[in-house]
This record gives sequence, C-alpha cells and structure tokens, in this order.
Amino acid sequence: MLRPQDTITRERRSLNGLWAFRLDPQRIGVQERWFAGRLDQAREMAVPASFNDVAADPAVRDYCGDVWYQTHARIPRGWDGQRILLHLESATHRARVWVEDVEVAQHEGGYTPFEAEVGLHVAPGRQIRITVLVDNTLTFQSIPPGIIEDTPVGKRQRYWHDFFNYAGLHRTVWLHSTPTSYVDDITAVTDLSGSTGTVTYDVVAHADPGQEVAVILRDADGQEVARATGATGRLIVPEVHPWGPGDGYLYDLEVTLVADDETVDSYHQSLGIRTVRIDGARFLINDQPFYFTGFGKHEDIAVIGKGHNDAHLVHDFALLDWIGANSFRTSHYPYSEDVLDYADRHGIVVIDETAAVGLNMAIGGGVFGGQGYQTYSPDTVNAATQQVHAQAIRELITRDKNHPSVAIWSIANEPESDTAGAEDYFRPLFEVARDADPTRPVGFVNVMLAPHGRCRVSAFADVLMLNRYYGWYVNTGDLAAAELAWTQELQSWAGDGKPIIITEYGADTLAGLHAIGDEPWTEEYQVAYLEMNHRVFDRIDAVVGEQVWNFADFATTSGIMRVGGNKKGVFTRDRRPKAAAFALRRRWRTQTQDDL
Ligand code: GCB
Repeated sequence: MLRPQDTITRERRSLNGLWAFRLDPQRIGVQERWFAGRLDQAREMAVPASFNDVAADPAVRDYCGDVWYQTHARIPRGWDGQRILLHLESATHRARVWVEDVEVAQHEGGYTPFEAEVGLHVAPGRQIRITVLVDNTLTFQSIPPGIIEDTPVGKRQRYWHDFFNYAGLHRTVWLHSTPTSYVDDITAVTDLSGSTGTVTYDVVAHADPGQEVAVILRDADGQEVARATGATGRLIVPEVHPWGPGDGYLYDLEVTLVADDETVDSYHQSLGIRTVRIDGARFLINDQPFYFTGFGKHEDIAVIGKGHNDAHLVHDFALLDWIGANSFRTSHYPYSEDVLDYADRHGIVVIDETAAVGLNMAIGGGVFGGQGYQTYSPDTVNAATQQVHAQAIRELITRDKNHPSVAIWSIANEPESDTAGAEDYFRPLFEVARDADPTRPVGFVNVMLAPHGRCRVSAFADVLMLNRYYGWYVNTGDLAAAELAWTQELQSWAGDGKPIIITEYGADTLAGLHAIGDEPWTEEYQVAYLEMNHRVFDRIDAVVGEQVWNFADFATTSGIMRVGGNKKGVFTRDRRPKAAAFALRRRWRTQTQDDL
C-alpha cells in the first residue's frame, strides 16, 4: 500500500474537516445500523484530532468504547473507470468502516494506515456516506495493552503506559484514485561506495500483460540521473549527493507502469541515498560515527491531543533545530507520515517505534494503577498479543521502510524483559522485524528494572537502548550517588560491545519553580540532573546517543505521580523553554559530533 498522491495518473481528495460524531456507550450502533443513514443525535467533531479534549465534556474526555464518525463526500466525476479507494492514515485503536451500507474495512492498531477499494459501491459524480466506528478500548490483546476493570461504579480503562489514551481519527482521511493497473508497493535500498550511490529497487505492480515497470531517478533539481526498466533493478548514481544528518538531500524515484510508451500509472517515491551500519560499538551513518542528540517525543498538543497539525509540526522541528537536536524517537507509537517526510527533508535521524508500550505490569501497575497482573501469561499478554504485535511491526516497516531518516526500528518500549516469558515473547518478534527489513538495526528500549545481567531480551538487539532515571526515580535529589550508580551500570552494558543510546533520562520540572540547592521539580535541578548524566555519558565510549525525556510536557492519565501531566519536558506543553533548553542548546550546538 502506498500513501495517496496526486500524480499524472492519480488523484486524492482530503476528507478532513468537521464530521458528525456520536458516542455509543451501549455498543448498539452496529446492531441498529447507524451506518445505514444519517448519524442521529450527533455533535460535530474535527478530523484530524483526538476527540477527547475537543468537546469540553468529561464524558467525552474519559470515554471508553465505540464512537461513530460520519461524513459525506462526492466522488469526482473524473474518476470514472478508475480504482477508487478510501484511505485512513490512522484510527486509534481499531476501526470498522462503511461506505453507504457496505462494510469496506476493519483495522486493528491505532497508528498505521489502512485502505479499502470502494469503487463497487460508489458512482463518480455522486455523493456517498462514509461512516467510521472507532473503538479506543485497550485489552491484553491490543498494542498497547490495557484492561477494562469492572468497578462498583462502572467500567474503568486501565493501562500501563504513561500518556493519555487519546483516540479518534488522528490523521488525514483520503479518497483517492489510481488506474486499474497500478503500482502497489515500492522498496528501495540504498548504498554508497566512494562518490557512487546505488539504489536497489523492487516494485510490486498489478499490471496487465504488455505493461512494464520503468523507473527514473531525478536529483533535487529535477535532473535525471539514472533510469531502468523492470520491476526490480539497480540504479547507479555517480557523484551522488548522499542524505545525511543535517543534510536532507532527496532524490525522486518516479515509478511508472508503461504500455506502448503510454504512462498507465505513475508514483513518486522520494529517496535519500545513505547507509546505516553498526561497527562494534559504533553507529555509522554513511560510514561516519554518528552521535544522537535529541529527545523522546510525543504527538501531544492542547485541544487536539494526538491529532496531526502542520503548524505544530513545523514549530517542533524549528525547536529541534534551535536546540541542536539531530534526532528523536517516535516514542511510543508510529507518528504521522508527515513527520517522517519532514525529518527526511531536514536530515533529522529517527528511531521509529511501534505502539508496544506498557507490556510491563510490574512497573506500570505501581505507577499508573492496574496492579496485580502478570505480564506474560495465557490470560494476559499472550500468543494472540504477540500476533497483533508482529502485525504492528510489519505495518510500521511497510509504511516507513523508504524513509532515509529512519535509522533504527524500536519494536517495544520498556517491556518486562528479565523473565523467560519475555525471551519467548520477543525472540520471534526480532525475526519478524529483520525479515521485514534486513537493512536497519533492530532494538527495543530497556527498562531500569531489567539491568545488565538480568535483561534477557537485549541479546537479540543490534543496538542497546536504555531508559534510566538515576537522580529521579532512584537517588532522588542525590546527584552524587546517582552519578556513581549510573556510571557503574553503564560500564557493565558497555562490556557487551554494542552501541548504546540513552533513549530516556529526565526529571519532572515545574516551569517557574526555582531553588538554590538540588531540589527535584525545579528548573535548576533539571539542568543539574542533565549535566550529571552528560558527565556519565562522556566517560563511556560505547554511548552513541542521548535523547532526553521528554521534548515537551505531555498529558497523562491522572495519578499521584503526575501533576497536570508528565512534566519532564524541556519545553512546556505550549513549547516555552525551561532553563534546561538553554543548557542543552549550549551542549548540543557548541560541541561537535567528535566532542560528544
Ligand atoms: C519511562 C517511559 C515513559 C515515561 C517516563 C516517565 O520510562 O518510557 O513513557 O513517561 O518513563 O516519565 O516516567
């Protein structure tokens, strides 16, 4: 599946705007066929957006279950004879979709796209009704997992991850057309040797006899640099301009389906020519050692929650640039494709993560509620969960495999990883990732509860990604003790001979709170905490990256550990800098990659 595009053979129409919206707490909508007519008793809801905060209604904010979205759209007359599709970039966490009275799609997983051919049910020029049932429930068989607890006052959704369960239609919904013979998928793998680049491509096309695949590679000025015919092949690019950190140089691969010199279908795939490789404990991009600076982020904005917004996208990247960040992690789910496109164009390196977060009932139960469960068991995270997780990995890699910015696949955040159950659960998932993409390093993010020597999953990983909170959750307020303990632990990981990226270190900080001594929650403490961490990292050669938790304050479920959300942001939720922002800027903008 390719993302919808406007090309000489394809068209797309965004369905973003205000949709009809209705909660369905009794789950009667399917039985009553709410899709079969105009949605009754509906309010208006913005798409894209999380529905939770838009309505200013606690019943909507904390809602758990089925919600219905409906819109009407006209199929362009010019699409007569074309393949017509409905494409949803995400529906969190699962969806069923009807066009008129016909169910056309179902999808599990809240952060990856899906689409359905709808041509049989629509007529060009006519208006159609599109109805989407979105279910935001988390269960042990969803990624991320959660549980609905029956309490004396009703059902309550619990989950073991530290961000608010925003849901809805978070990204663009498209109607789009392709020719009936069409390019269905493109995989491009790039390589560099001296000043020569290569692009090895593989195109899946639904072609009629007599039609063939042809590709043309153009540089950023639109000049042709290579061409070939055939569904698979290799293009040689002399005097290549590689993609690299800080240099988002992109080529355009035009993939066409041709018959007798006529273009039947055309799709443009942007490409960055670069390599990613691990050499011992070094992380190499284009054979140069790379040191990650940046953040774990969230898609999290006031009012629209996890809804995609272009102005916020540009602003967040402007702040990344201002502070000197060269990378971020899509903690803790796949982000909008617009985010990755932007990272490609601006040379920002991405650790791309699945939504497998909170597979750890020991830690999450203590912090966020939902105690007393065993993580891996036939009744909790089990073989069925593993299948859903495997599918989430495949869908992530299918969607993002051609982004030069993506340097690492992270298949989970902080799962329980120190038990035999964890080993059995994760071993096959690493294979799933490597089968789907043999070219990029694969890892997962290790939690403090599974330190070196106890973690049974890190052996499967190409790169070690550690989240550590010395000086915050442990040695709170005692940075000297934290520094010693952290250095010792990190030295033991360094013995594994793999590159180490610190994917989380951070301290909750209330903007405007100050103190002279080491007082947690103050702006000064956040600075001192980060500086302590940096002293530790700078001692250990195997550390090839530091990503602070978090870029900005973000919304969480309510609980005694959180004050109006998680406050570990270096920026506030409305993107104002805390003192730590200036401290990081000094480190990241004034030091070179060699110093770090
Ligand atoms: C973690 C999690 C992240 C939390 C963070 C915290 O280890 O990966 O999702 O938000 O800690 O602030 O506790």
